[in-house]
Amino acid sequence: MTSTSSLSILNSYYNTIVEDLVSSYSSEISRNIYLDKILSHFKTVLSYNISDGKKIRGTTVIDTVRVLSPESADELLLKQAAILGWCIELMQGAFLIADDLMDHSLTRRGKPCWYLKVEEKESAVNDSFYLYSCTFTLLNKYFPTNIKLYHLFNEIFQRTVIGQGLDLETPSYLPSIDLYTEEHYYTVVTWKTAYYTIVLPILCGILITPSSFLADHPELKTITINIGTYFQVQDDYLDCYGDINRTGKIGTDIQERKCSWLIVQAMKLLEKNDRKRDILRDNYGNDDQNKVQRVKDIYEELNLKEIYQQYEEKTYKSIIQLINQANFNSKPLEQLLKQILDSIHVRS
Ligand code: DMA
Ligand code: MG
Ligand code: MG
Ligand code: MG
Repeated sequence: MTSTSSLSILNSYYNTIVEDLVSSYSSEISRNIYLDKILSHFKTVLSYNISDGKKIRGTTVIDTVRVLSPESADELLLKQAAILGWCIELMQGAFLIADDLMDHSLTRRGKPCWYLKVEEKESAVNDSFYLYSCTFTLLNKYFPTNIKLYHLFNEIFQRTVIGQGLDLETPSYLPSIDLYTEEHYYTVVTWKTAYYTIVLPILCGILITPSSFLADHPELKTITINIGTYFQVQDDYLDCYGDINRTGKIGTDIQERKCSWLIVQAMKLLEKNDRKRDILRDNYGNDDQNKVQRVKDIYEELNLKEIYQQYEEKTYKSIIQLINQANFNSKPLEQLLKQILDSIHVRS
């Protein structure tokens, strides 16, 4: 196996995909200065929203083909993996533009959120649609006959939209944080995060290798959803405790009354403490910095940092166990899942 990192392989196709995307309709567009102007706007949308970041979804597709078929991971296969990686990064870009607008976030990847950069924040909705449509432009160009990939992208996109809908509606469906449960939490994060973050990149990679039959293994879905869920629990933890210089984003979960892993744990631990439950109820879901601090103080008193570390260790071990027990009959697939789990396990 070569030592080039999956991220550099992915990045090496950035100019290619941008060229593919901006050259669509070019002969019609170049004849009209306004069409030309809007196209150059979309070029900025691309570079601002997809060119930086860790791109773990995109690199996971490349990691998948490299681990599953090291012998046949020739340039063509790696290129296909990189294109699919960009398809997922484009989809992710579309989700993040909309997510930041809906979550009233201020920063993303260390920069102002896109909806704060454009003149009218509402136009970010259309920019999000643009990125979404780019996913299908690339699928069309590079995989014109692969209907399975189209269906997969469409299904996962829709599942994510449903998850985001549930995330946004939770404060109205469950009007008191007393109603926030682990069960509800895991439903939301499976739909909003696990499918597009972990299930999709691994399936994409598997489907373009000679071992595509592995995609149908019944345990694969369970395990990848578990890894994806773990990923979002970390995201929730980092929303409150992450170093902004590393996460690149300022948390808003407490202000937005999100059904976050932290509030669910807090309510569970406070089952018999009416006074502290009252404090959380009175302060959770408010922009006032003093109220946000009251919530964080309770988290501190409950030692949530430590509870989280215990969760991390326990979850890591239980996913390793699931992988070992899965009967994949494929050492490379086991290795891949462990490698992806490891890469998430250490992130901050
Ligand atoms: C992430 O939820 C889900 C999607 C589909 C973007 P989130 O709002 O917790 O993400 P972030 O913390 O990155 O804003
Ligand atoms: Mg968000
Ligand atoms: Mg969100
Ligand atoms: Mg978050």
